[in-house]
Amino acid sequence: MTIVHYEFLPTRSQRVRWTLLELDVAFESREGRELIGSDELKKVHPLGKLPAITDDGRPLFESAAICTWLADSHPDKGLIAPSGTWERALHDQWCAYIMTEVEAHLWSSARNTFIYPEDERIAAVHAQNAREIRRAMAPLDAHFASNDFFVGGKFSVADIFCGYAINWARRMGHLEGFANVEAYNKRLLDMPNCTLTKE
Ligand SMILES: N[C@@H](CCC(=O)N[C@@H](CS)C(=O)NCC(=O)O)C(=O)O
Repeated sequence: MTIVHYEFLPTRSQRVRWTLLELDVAFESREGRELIGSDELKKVHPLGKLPAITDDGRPLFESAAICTWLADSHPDKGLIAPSGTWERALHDQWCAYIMTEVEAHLWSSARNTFIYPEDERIAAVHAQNAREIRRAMAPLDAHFASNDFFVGGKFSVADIFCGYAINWARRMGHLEGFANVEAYNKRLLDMPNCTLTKE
């Protein structure tokens, strides 16, 4: 057993667990909310955040880096296009787009809903974030009008990574009016190894 996954499932850990299941890789799970901020987790993630892994004892954090590394290190599973290909450039494009144009705003709204102390929360961010998220959804809706998945016409780790944020956006009510993104989200939720929150 070389991979240890530090996880707590409602979190972005869903991405790493789904990637591991999809790759059919054995791993050890260290699970629990109490890991967040713990001395144990800070040895793997400098901020004590989830998800994080060790692979042969080497610490790795950030869900994008972890999922990409896991897919890259199991090339026989075909879950990611090789580095240097156009499909890989598209993988990088969509993951960066989702992180900066969608997830950053979801995270800002979450922080100002239940993470920051009540007297530090700023109500005005919610409408701003919703506007930015909907702006980012329009190109995705156009993409999914003629594509079933993000890259190369087939399911890949980009769908696991980006699908997590799209599912989060759905749960916050941001997919209304984007029928193609909603259909894509449903496609992911119906997949056998899917770890995303369904309700
Ligand atoms: N960009 C990071 C985000 C990590 C992150 O913020 N994780 C949350 C759970 S989803 C966490 O551990 N929060 C605790 C904190 O902010 O201290 C990733 O994608 O892995």
